[in-house]
Amino acid sequence: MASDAYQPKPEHKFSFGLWTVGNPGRDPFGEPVRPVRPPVELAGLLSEVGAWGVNLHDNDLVPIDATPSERDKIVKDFKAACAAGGLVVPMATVNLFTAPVFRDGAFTANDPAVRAYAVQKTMRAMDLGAELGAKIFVLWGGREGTETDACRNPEDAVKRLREALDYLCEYSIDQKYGYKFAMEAKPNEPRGDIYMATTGNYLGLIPTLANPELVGVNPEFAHETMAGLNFLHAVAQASEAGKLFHIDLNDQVIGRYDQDFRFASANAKGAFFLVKFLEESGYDGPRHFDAHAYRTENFEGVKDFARGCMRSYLIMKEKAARFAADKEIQAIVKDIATASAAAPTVGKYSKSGAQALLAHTFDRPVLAAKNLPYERLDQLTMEIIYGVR
Ligand code: GLT
Ligand code: MN
Ligand code: MN
Repeated sequence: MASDAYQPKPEHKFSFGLWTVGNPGRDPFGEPVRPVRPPVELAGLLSEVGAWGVNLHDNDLVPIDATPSERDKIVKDFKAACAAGGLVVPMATVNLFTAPVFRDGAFTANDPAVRAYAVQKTMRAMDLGAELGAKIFVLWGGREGTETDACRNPEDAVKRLREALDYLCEYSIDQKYGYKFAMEAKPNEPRGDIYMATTGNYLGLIPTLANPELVGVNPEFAHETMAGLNFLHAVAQASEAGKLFHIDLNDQVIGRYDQDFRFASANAKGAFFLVKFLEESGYDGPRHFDAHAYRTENFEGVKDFARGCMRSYLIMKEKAARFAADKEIQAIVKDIATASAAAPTVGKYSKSGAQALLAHTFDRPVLAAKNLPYERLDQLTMEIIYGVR
């Protein structure tokens, strides 16, 4: 590998949200530890560390109570900062969780006026994203859930969510924005329970929408892991369905709060298989880091954090290439997928094929005796990850 193999380049499509490198380190028990930096300064930081893209919520850039002229000035300055730093804005999203008006949810709130406000706020965030060139619109329903199910019938919540998504798709079509919507699931936090708890929930909802082709998912490593799930499997199912429109990379230990750690800092094995999958599956969307620096860090530490995310991704990418080129590993991978005995293939159903399958006698002991050296395979994989192979 060339010595600059771990150097981020635009072709890697590494992006960060303004809210990630701008995170001031507030937590439920503590005040901010870093000053809030203006978006133009954060764009400067991202350009300095070698990122390709910057993403934002409407209110990461434009305060919720800004006047139209204040908004226009902020957007103009931010566009100039992005241009100066060579940054693109691939994705935009909307904050439907910070303001007290969303304490009972946004699209699923019981108050129809709150639901209408949430849709209006999203339309304006779509206008903003389109103005900045974004083609992906993420929706994370952080408040779309409950502490007590006495407050509403969960079926109504699903219907309200569908109504809002159908409306927003039509708005995108009407305005010719060309957005792809990427739905982001999370099991809980900040609500006790969130309705769309996993990526799988969204994959079930999407085919019921009026414009399903416009809507996919934005799985987050931390969120599926919080639910104790295998993130790679969720990503793979989304990808296979043609629904992997965006991805939130970070790290997380099972059973903890939403940690949003630096990518590959807690679970190197999970990160390895994920990067291997993204690089080999043909995914060509942004590699977005939705993470933030430890609360111990100052502004320089935030740069260390951002550089670390990208560097670890590229290290894992190199290791995936090593796995693909490893003769012993590839021989095992080939052998474990080879039939242990002659058998009819299943494939697509036909009457004659079904008859042949029903007529075949399988030798169960022969099938059960096939060598599956997964211990050896995993050890070899781990030695690549550990850096000794
Ligand atoms: C928030 C959340 C993230 C979402 C962002 C998009 S905001 O920080 O924790 O997982 O991706 O709304
Ligand atoms: Mn998160
Ligand atoms: Mn996220």
